[in-house]
Amino acid sequence: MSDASKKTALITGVTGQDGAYLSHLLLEKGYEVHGIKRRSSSFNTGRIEDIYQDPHVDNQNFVLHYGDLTDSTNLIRIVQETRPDEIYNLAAQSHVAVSFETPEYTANADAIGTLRLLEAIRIAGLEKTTRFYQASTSELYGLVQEVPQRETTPFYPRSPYAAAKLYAYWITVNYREAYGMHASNGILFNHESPLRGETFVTRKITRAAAAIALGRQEKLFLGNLDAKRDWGHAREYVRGMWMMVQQDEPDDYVLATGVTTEVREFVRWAFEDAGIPLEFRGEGIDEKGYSTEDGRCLVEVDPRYFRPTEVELLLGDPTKAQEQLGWKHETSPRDLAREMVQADMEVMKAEPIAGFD
Ligand code: NDP
Ligand code: GDR
Repeated sequence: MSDASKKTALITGVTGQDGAYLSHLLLEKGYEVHGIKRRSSSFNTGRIEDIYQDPHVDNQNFVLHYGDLTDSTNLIRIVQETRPDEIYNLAAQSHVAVSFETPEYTANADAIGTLRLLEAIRIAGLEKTTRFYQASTSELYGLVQEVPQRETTPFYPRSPYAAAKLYAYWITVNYREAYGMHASNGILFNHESPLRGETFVTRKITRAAAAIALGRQEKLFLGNLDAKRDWGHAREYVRGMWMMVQQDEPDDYVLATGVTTEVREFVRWAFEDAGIPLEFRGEGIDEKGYSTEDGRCLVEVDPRYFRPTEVELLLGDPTKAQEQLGWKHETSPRDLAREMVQADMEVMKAEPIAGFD
């Protein structure tokens, strides 16, 4: 039975990187947390194993529901049953490169999925009481219009993912204005952690650096090394999400570090942390990627990872979040790389894992 004095939150995408950190944060704050997870043929709850609760115990405060953002009736039922004080919409097909391969599905889950959830709130009659957070993204800025990017910078999406998230951003603003909902967009710049999905570039690099250092992998293949990203720590960014939802008035905020780094530089840091200093050798046909002093090429550019349209430079200006929410990042990109490499070294030593695409 649920305790009426406790706040209740519903998190979509609870099994993802941010879902795991946000669940931890809300449980620490005394919330009853409900999460929507997808049915999968293999376990997809690895990131939330430590907070999983047996459904047979009394006073359960972390409850998982099967669901999917492409299934309206499922969302309506879960919102009606849980009647949450706060909903965090973190679920998405979140991989930009994959969105070029699955554009229709990405639009269905990321754009229309957001609409389905907002409608579920209205159908349950909760539009004046339930607060809503939408996981918007710096990918909305796409082709550079202004640097650094802030809340007023024009959007120019460069992928099916970003175009879907553009719809989600504006439908969230529209429901706020049309129905007076407490609905906010967090325009979050890239945030990473040891829980980051293995095919995003930082984690792909830190896992490979650890695997190469331990003699379990020979080489790392990457795409565009020139891209620049503003990388922060996911644990700090989910705190910013929660802060937005606690404000008296809903609004849209950028969360970023204000520091940008080339993918190339992140590679150098990660291999340095793994104990393998590398020299960059250029990206020509014969001299691609990075090598060790003795000439072993450990990192090679593979055009298969280039995107049809790329976002070259992201650098955020988090002044509004700093001034209005009192939010500030703590971890530098350099320290983030170190933490991720250390964590991957430990994971690899504990158990060998295959697959580094
Ligand atoms: P992840 O890819 O780690 O997690 C995505 C989550 O969404 C997973 O739980 C996944 O389930 C779930 N999911 C995917 N499709 C569906 C669907 N159709 N129905 C229900 N659930 C689904 O992403 P992050 O945690 O990194 O990001 C969280 C959100 O923030 C995403 O919306 C992302 O687009 C956005 N974002 C992320 C940024 C970042 O740098 N991390 C920056 C800005 C925005 P499963 O585990 O089964 O795959
Ligand atoms: P991004 O993250 O597209 O910014 O989206 P990702 O880590 O995938 O790419 C960052 C940059 O690195 C370049 N890159 C590679 N990327 C991948 N994945 N694999 C490679 O081998 C590789 N080589 C170079 C990319 O071209 C890109 O420029 C992330 C996701 O979390 C989104 O959901 C989120 O909205 C944005 O961050 C903000």
